Amino acid sequence: VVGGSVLGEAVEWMASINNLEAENSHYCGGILVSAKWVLTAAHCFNIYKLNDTYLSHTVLLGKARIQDDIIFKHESKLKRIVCHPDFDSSTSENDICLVELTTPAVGIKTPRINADVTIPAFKQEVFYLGYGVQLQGSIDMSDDLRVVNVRTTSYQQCSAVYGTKQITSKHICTYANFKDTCQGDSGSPLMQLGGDHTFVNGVILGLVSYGRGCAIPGFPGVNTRISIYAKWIQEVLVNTQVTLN
Ligand code: 4AZ
Repeated sequence: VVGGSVLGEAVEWMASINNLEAENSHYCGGILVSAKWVLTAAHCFNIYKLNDTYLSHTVLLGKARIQDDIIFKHESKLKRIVCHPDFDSSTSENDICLVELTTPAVGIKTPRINADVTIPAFKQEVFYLGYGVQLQGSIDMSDDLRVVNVRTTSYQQCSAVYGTKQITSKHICTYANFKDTCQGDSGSPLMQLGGDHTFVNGVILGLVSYGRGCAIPGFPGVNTRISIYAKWIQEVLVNTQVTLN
């Protein structure tokens, strides 16, 4: 994230998706939604079926840096990638996938997923968590989980920038001066704080999807609105035998 700070709180459900063959291995964020499934953005993957490319990829949950050591609560390889059947890579519509873990994350609490399409209201304070770069053009992913606070923008404001075809009720846009998501934040949560003012007990509103650059004046960050997909998520989790793509 750009303009954020290190989150001094362990968030065990927060996922870092890594390609162990790359030098800077983290490439997308994600959210644990059950012991076996992590929610992320569809554009994190080139193809939507697991192939040899992804055998060297891992999901780390609750990754944090303590001095020079990278610690995490759980690590798993990827077993299956189930993406929304209507994902459109040219418009990024329905930018959402579920990744099945080979090793279930037993005993890790999953966050609340907002299912109310009327939430959040315009100009509400919301937060991003992410391991993405801190400046546009940087290649250095953050080993520390970072947080940045922003505000939701109106549909009109966001579609005026990106177009009415591009921005629909399936998105949530945010804006704040010099604060935004950036490379490596895709699939990470847009969220509200929990009633106890912690992030670990917060409510997930969206998944980081795209935007023009990072924190460029006048350009909101665009997110997949999670409430639209609550039913699809539930269906994949319940009926894992069905191949939805
Ligand atoms: C990315 O590459 C990315 N500021 C995500 C969000 C934004 C830019 C880049 C929007 O993951």
